[in-house]
Amino acid sequence: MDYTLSTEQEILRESVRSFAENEIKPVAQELDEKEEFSYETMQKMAELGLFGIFVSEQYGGQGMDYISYIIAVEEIARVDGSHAATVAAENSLGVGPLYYFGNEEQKKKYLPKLCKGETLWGFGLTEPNAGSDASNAQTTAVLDGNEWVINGSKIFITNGAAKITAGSTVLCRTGTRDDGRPELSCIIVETGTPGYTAKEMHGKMMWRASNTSELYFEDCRVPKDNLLGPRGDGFHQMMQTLDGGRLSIGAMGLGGAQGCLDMALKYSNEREQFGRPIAKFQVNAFKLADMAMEIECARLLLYKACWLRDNDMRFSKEAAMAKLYCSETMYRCANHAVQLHGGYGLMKEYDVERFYRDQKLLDIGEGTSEVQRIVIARHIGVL
Ligand code: COS
Repeated sequence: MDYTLSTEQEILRESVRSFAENEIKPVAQELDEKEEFSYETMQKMAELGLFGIFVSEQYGGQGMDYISYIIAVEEIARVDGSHAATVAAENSLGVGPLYYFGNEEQKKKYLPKLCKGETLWGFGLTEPNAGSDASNAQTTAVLDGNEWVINGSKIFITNGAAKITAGSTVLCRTGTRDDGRPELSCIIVETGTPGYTAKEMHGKMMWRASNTSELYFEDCRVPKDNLLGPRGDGFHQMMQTLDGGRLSIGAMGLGGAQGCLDMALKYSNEREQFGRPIAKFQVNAFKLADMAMEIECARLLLYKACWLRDNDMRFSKEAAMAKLYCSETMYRCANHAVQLHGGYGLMKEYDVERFYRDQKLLDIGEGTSEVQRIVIARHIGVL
């Protein structure tokens, strides 16, 4: 069994870590405070090649493996959740469905600009009444001649309404299957299509510098050819996309937990109470030891799931486990890290305060922790 990363993966980690430290860390707190998406750091992340990492060079991607992508997300998340969210959502959920299910024409049309970071793309799955129960989507698409007519709405869509968002992949009811269940299909809707509006959502507790939106469709007409893959395959496509997406949320949990440990180590070695650094009190040393151990477990679980994916093996169960465990690891690490910072950990001038808030999304986005447990329980045959 070989646990070593390749030289390319090590170099990638070093370059993303140094970029995150130098370009993102200095602005992260202010952007969070202002609830502002930064087109400047977006541009810099694009220049570093953080979009389309696993897409083949033929479509403008970097042609790297999934583990490389996960390492990149992990390193950004070690410094800031919002920027990691922009990268993760763009790669897994924006680029993913077009790359894996699009036809040649669709791939050539959209992927090169997405991989250059010139455009962003939304993943239109969640609706006001279809969250965990994702297959209960109410948005409809009716074929009228050579056009789909779409009506409905989507909510909580990352990267869905930025100035550079070029469109979204939208899950719609397109009919009824033979077994009586709704036929669900994915349809591409470009920004600027009449009847399609994307609106930014504000007032978030976490990931405040990422773009979150609501999408509205009112008699929105798109060409019949905007169907992504075969009609009726939409839910499978979305679920398959989420399997990969869950690995990137796992990377956010892992990177965020590592960031919490790094901050906690620094602070508790510097901060003195009762005449010695607080890290030297066993009660605190044990917290730090637990954090280090859990992060190691989380990394092994996540990288193993990525290895399965990179080797074309089934990984749905492992993706659910990695997403769940990494999220909960960050939950415990953020809690310990704030505790170790004492009163300062409650103040916005300390990054750990933001990490504590940002963590919560990981228990909810791309399938709640409860949904991950359902997926795992089904895989082991108990549900
Ligand atoms: N990959 C491909 N297909 C999958 C799949 C996967 N990982 N998981 C399920 N499917 C397929 C099933 O095979 C089934 O196919 P058929 O209808 O052809 O038989 C179909 O999808 C429905 O599966 P299932 O019956 O298991 O769906 P449920 O309605 O019971 O839902 C859960 C299952 C709860 C796991 C699913 O709805 C889910 O993941 N919900 C959370 C959604 C989510 O993560 N949203 C966050 C979006 S933020 S970007």
